[in-house]
Amino acid sequence: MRRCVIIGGGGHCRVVVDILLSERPAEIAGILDSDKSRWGGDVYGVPIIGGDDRLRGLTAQGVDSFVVGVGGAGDNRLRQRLFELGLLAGLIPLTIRHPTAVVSRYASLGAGVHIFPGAVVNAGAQLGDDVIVNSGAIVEHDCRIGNHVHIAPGAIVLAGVEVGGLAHIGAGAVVRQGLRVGAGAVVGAGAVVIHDVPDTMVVVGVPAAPIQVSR
Ligand code: JB2
Repeated sequence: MRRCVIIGGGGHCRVVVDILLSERPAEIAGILDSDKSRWGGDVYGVPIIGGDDRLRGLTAQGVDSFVVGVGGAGDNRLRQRLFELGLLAGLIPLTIRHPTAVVSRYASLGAGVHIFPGAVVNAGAQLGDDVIVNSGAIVEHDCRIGNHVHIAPGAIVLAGVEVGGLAHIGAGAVVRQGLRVGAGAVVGAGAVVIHDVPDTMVVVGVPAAPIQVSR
């Protein structure tokens, strides 16, 4: 059986631990968190064992894989950094999937993908590495979802949409079929996207329109 470490021990991690403990694709050796005040604590009995400097030593303790435990909430660059840290430590990214999620046998999932409760990934969808399809989100058929994208709870990405790497699709948002959401773009919660969204642009509202934010 694989033995994994979780990198990041906040809110997203709680669901990750729940899935790992119930599905058991791997044993959990522990959680790493940058917040020292959390060391020695636990998430549902899984110990928080220290910071990211512990990563390299873990292979000697039989750890062969990792899960990024951070959800990112709108900025996926931290998740990308932690994913790359796990790879650099020689660990394999685990893909985790809640049993209530529906994933077509004709969809393809990259490494380190998280499919949360009630999510749907339909036929022909292609998900890159480190993608989160959060609770109840729908990725329709033939979508192409880039690395480190987060599709937040209840969002609907309709057929044939392309989402560039690091983009965030907010909770309950809808992206109309065939559109492109650019790399690093953010679609605000509840937005309805009816035009392509350029790289790094932030759009909100119905219909979705750009807003200026400093990121
Ligand atoms: O560099 C780091 C690092 N930076 C922050 N390395 C490690 N190992 N850990 C890091 N962290 C830790 O990630 C923080 O100390 C904190 O414990 C955790 C992030 O937790 P937080 O709850 O702030 O964010 P989250 O991304 O896990 O969850 C948010 O986003 C999800 C999508 C929450 O808003 C959730 O409710 C939401 N579902």
